[in-house]
Amino acid sequence: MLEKTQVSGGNVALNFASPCQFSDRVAIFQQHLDHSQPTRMSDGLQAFAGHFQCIQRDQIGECCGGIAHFVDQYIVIFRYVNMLGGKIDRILFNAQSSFAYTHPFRESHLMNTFPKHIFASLILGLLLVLTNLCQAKQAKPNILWIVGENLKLDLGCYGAKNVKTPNLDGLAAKGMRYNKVFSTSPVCAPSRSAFFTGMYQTSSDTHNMRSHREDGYRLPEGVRPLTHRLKDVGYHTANIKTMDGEEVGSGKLDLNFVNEGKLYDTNKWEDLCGKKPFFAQINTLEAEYDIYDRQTWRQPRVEWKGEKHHEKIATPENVTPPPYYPDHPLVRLEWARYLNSISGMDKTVGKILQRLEADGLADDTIILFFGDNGRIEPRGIHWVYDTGIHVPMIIHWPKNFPAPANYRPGTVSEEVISLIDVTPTTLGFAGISRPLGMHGRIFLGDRRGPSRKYAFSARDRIDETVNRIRSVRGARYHYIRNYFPDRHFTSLNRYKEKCFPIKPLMRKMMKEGKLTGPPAALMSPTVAPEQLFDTLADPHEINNLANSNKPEHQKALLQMRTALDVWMVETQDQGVFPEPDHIVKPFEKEMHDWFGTPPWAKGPE
Ligand SMILES: [Ca+2]
Repeated sequence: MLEKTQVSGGNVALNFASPCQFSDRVAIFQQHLDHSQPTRMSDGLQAFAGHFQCIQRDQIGECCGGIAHFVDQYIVIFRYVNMLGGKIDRILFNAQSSFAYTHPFRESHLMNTFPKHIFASLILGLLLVLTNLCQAKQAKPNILWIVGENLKLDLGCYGAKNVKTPNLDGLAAKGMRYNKVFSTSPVCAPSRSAFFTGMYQTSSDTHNMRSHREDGYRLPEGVRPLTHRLKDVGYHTANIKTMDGEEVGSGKLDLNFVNEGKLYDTNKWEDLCGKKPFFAQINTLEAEYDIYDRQTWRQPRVEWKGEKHHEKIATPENVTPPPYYPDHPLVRLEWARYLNSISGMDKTVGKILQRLEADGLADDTIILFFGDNGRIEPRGIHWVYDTGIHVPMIIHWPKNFPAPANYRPGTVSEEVISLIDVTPTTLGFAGISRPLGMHGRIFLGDRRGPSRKYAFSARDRIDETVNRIRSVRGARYHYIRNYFPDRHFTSLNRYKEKCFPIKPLMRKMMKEGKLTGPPAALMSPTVAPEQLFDTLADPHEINNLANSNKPEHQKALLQMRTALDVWMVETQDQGVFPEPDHIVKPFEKEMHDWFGTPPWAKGPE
């Protein structure tokens, strides 16, 4: 592939017999960059660590001050760091028939630092040519959000059993895995409304499920969808549903605002080809019940999305449902179905990652995987226990861009993170300063905000079910305030009653006197106004410590109670204003028409 190399008088020329493929280039470059600690100077390639960046020809003037000799459509810029303490950071390649290196300032330093033969051998190792538009050079990284639907830390890399998640496990192994990430809401629309704008849903008045769809509501002044901010700096945006016609994402928006104009440029992966840079979001289909035909009431049992294709890794026999459910075959069956949904989701993630590689985009694309809210189980989604708000997050940084100082591949972060932090962090990836006044902090980037002690979450009306609950989650303790202690797990919610067979089962067993212990406690029609859980000692959050006499519990309670009060004032929690009846009432009929009404409950008037 490389025909000859010439080094003379500080000018270097390479002649290529034929263009190499993108994958060759990556392989060659990676091979050398992995040796970041030089041991033998005779191998000049080992003296370097860093990254390279590809940019389009029309950007070169800005980056390199108008260096001439462009023959090919693209040029490639290598940036690297001299591990010997030099300042070398740039070599220019003209990528096709000849190579021109003309950078006097660098040249003198380069040649003084390295013997020429070492420099030549370095060049030999770094040859490359770009072959198509999908592989064009770019100045900013692509950003891919893979947003998992309704899951807790139920991936193999988090230690979950009876799931098969090799793709996400692999991503975590070479990226960073976050252990303490919490959604701002235990249900889709308010959570997504928050992390898509960078404002708590309780501040922007988007905290009630599926609100503001028909009332002309606009986001508060200065608050904008994430994708609009990214477009400002040249990002093409996508909410991907298909890759070459194959369904990989739901394409759902589920935002509690609808009047902000177009939010994405496309929903097809192919449309991103040649668009540099891009922000793509893929909302996974799993884990969710298959409810979107709005005819769910007709179904005897509601299937999980994609269930027919899910490998049966988990079985009723091998799963261990949490102790607040009765050990019953139906509970075990439903638990296995959930876990198999997660394994099914991972397969789709695998397709996405493979496609990134195949299109030559992997090394230019930051990947964030996270859950939009917690686990889809009866006491999970809708509730601010950890099961409803504790979500997985994995971030993988691409080779072609300098990683932030606090990005440590292969490690696990224990810092408390809220999904509201994902918004300014993502903007930071795109080179956008955190907008002043935006909620959330940058947790990964060179302008990290101060650590957060607590992640705040809120639950308000969901479907026809009115409630108001607030949650403060620290590294260990979890404080919950229930504004309606007379409403809890047993409250009527038609979606839950129809889709989650565990709930009617428990109702029946309770009536028959067959429940004791935590399952019986869960079926109590009331809940304590305040709950405090030690998530270390009590990961299932069944022992309320709010009335504990232990000084450490009292201290945690006082601190977190106060933190919540301050947060509610500072963020102007709109939950103090109940929705009027004319807004709430229609949801009863809508939910009845969608899911039906259980015999014990009253139908809509
Ligand atoms: Ca969700």
